[in-house]
Amino acid sequence: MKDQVFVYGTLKRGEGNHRLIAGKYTKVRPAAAQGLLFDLGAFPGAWFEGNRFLYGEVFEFEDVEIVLPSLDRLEGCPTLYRRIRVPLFDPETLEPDGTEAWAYEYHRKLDGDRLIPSGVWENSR
Ligand code: PCA
Repeated sequence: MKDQVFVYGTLKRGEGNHRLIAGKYTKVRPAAAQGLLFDLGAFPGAWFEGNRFLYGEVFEFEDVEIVLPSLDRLEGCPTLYRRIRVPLFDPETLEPDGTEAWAYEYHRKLDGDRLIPSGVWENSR
Protein backbone atom coordinates (compact mmCIF):
# COMPACT_ATOMS: atom_id res chain seq x y z
CA MET A 1 0.00 0.00 0.00
CA LYS A 2 1.23 3.49 -0.89
CA ASP A 3 2.30 5.27 2.31
CA GLN A 4 4.95 7.45 3.95
CA VAL A 5 7.54 7.01 6.70
CA PHE A 6 8.88 9.99 8.70
CA VAL A 7 12.44 9.55 10.01
CA TYR A 8 14.45 11.82 12.31
CA GLY A 9 17.59 9.85 13.16
CA THR A 10 19.80 7.11 11.79
CA LEU A 11 17.39 6.43 8.91
CA LYS A 12 17.92 9.89 7.37
CA ARG A 13 19.96 10.21 4.18
CA GLY A 14 23.66 10.16 5.01
CA GLU A 15 23.15 8.38 8.35
CA GLY A 16 24.11 4.87 9.37
CA ASN A 17 20.86 2.97 8.79
CA HIS A 18 19.64 4.76 5.67
CA ARG A 19 20.66 1.80 3.50
CA LEU A 20 17.50 -0.01 4.74
CA ILE A 21 15.37 2.40 2.72
CA ALA A 22 17.82 3.61 0.07
CA GLY A 23 16.57 2.89 -3.44
CA LYS A 24 13.17 1.66 -2.20
CA TYR A 25 11.25 4.93 -2.05
CA THR A 26 9.71 7.05 -4.79
CA LYS A 27 9.93 10.53 -3.17
CA VAL A 28 11.58 12.28 -0.24
CA ARG A 29 11.06 15.71 1.31
CA PRO A 30 12.01 17.50 4.54
CA ALA A 31 9.25 17.47 7.15
CA ALA A 32 8.54 18.28 10.77
CA ALA A 33 6.42 16.60 13.43
CA GLN A 34 5.28 17.71 16.87
CA GLY A 35 7.24 16.15 19.69
CA LEU A 36 10.40 16.01 21.75
CA LEU A 37 13.70 14.80 20.33
CA PHE A 38 16.32 13.41 22.68
CA ASP A 39 19.86 12.18 22.47
CA LEU A 40 20.45 8.52 23.31
CA GLY A 41 24.11 8.48 22.31
CA ALA A 42 24.55 6.80 18.93
CA PHE A 43 20.92 7.44 17.97
CA PRO A 44 18.02 9.67 18.97
CA GLY A 45 14.57 9.02 20.37
CA ALA A 46 11.35 10.96 19.89
CA TRP A 47 8.19 11.34 21.91
CA PHE A 48 5.37 12.63 19.73
CA GLU A 49 3.57 14.89 22.18
CA GLY A 50 3.39 18.60 22.96
CA ASN A 51 3.90 21.61 20.76
CA ARG A 52 7.63 21.66 20.08
CA PHE A 53 8.79 20.49 16.67
CA LEU A 54 11.35 17.96 15.56
CA TYR A 55 12.70 17.75 12.03
CA GLY A 56 13.51 14.96 9.64
CA GLU A 57 12.68 13.51 6.25
CA VAL A 58 9.56 11.84 4.94
CA PHE A 59 9.87 9.05 2.39
CA GLU A 60 7.04 7.94 0.12
CA PHE A 61 6.75 4.29 -0.92
CA GLU A 62 4.59 2.64 -3.56
CA ASP A 63 4.43 -0.38 -1.28
CA VAL A 64 5.48 0.49 2.27
CA GLU A 65 5.12 -3.16 3.36
CA ILE A 66 8.38 -3.84 1.56
CA VAL A 67 10.34 -1.85 4.16
CA LEU A 68 8.30 -1.94 7.38
CA PRO A 69 9.37 -5.43 8.53
CA SER A 70 13.08 -4.61 8.31
CA LEU A 71 12.58 -1.18 9.92
CA ASP A 72 10.56 -2.73 12.77
CA ARG A 73 13.35 -5.23 13.35
CA LEU A 74 16.02 -2.52 13.37
CA GLU A 75 14.07 -0.33 15.79
CA GLY A 76 13.24 -3.17 18.17
CA CYS A 77 9.55 -2.54 17.52
CA PRO A 78 7.39 -2.83 19.64
CA THR A 79 9.74 -3.05 22.66
CA LEU A 80 12.23 -0.20 22.19
CA TYR A 81 10.32 1.91 19.69
CA ARG A 82 6.64 1.75 18.78
CA ARG A 83 5.54 2.48 15.22
CA ILE A 84 2.74 5.08 15.25
CA ARG A 85 0.95 7.46 12.86
CA VAL A 86 1.97 11.11 13.14
CA PRO A 87 0.63 14.19 11.35
CA LEU A 88 3.29 16.05 9.38
CA PHE A 89 4.08 19.77 9.17
CA ASP A 90 5.84 21.93 6.64
CA PRO A 91 9.32 22.40 8.19
CA GLU A 92 9.48 26.07 7.18
CA THR A 93 6.01 27.39 7.92
CA LEU A 94 5.18 24.79 10.61
CA GLU A 95 1.70 24.54 9.10
CA PRO A 96 0.13 21.06 8.92
CA ASP A 97 0.90 19.59 5.49
CA GLY A 98 -2.31 17.56 5.52
CA THR A 99 -0.63 14.15 5.49
CA GLU A 100 0.42 11.59 8.05
CA ALA A 101 3.18 9.02 8.15
CA TRP A 102 4.52 6.08 10.09
CA ALA A 103 7.20 7.08 12.61
CA TYR A 104 9.12 5.39 15.41
CA GLU A 105 8.42 6.66 18.92
CA TYR A 106 10.82 5.72 21.74
CA HIS A 107 9.18 3.50 24.36
CA ARG A 108 9.36 6.21 26.99
CA LYS A 109 9.53 9.94 27.34
CA LEU A 110 13.03 11.19 28.19
CA ASP A 111 13.49 14.93 28.28
CA GLY A 112 15.58 16.97 30.72
CA ASP A 113 19.26 17.02 29.86
CA ARG A 114 18.80 14.62 26.95
CA LEU A 115 16.50 16.96 25.10
CA ILE A 116 17.82 18.22 21.74
CA PRO A 117 16.29 21.73 21.78
CA SER A 118 16.85 22.36 18.04
CA GLY A 119 14.76 19.29 17.19
CA VAL A 120 17.43 18.23 14.71
CA TRP A 121 19.60 15.15 15.19
CA GLU A 122 23.01 15.07 13.57
CA ASN A 123 25.31 12.18 14.23
CA SER A 124 28.37 14.37 13.82
CA ARG A 125 27.57 16.65 16.74
N1 PCA B 1 16.01 5.60 13.73
C1 PCA B 1 14.64 5.99 13.53
C2 PCA B 1 14.16 6.26 14.91
C3 PCA B 1 15.38 6.63 15.68
C4 PCA B 1 16.50 6.21 14.82
O1 PCA B 1 17.68 6.44 14.98
C5 PCA B 1 14.61 7.21 12.65
O2 PCA B 1 15.63 7.55 12.03
O3 PCA B 1 13.55 7.85 12.57
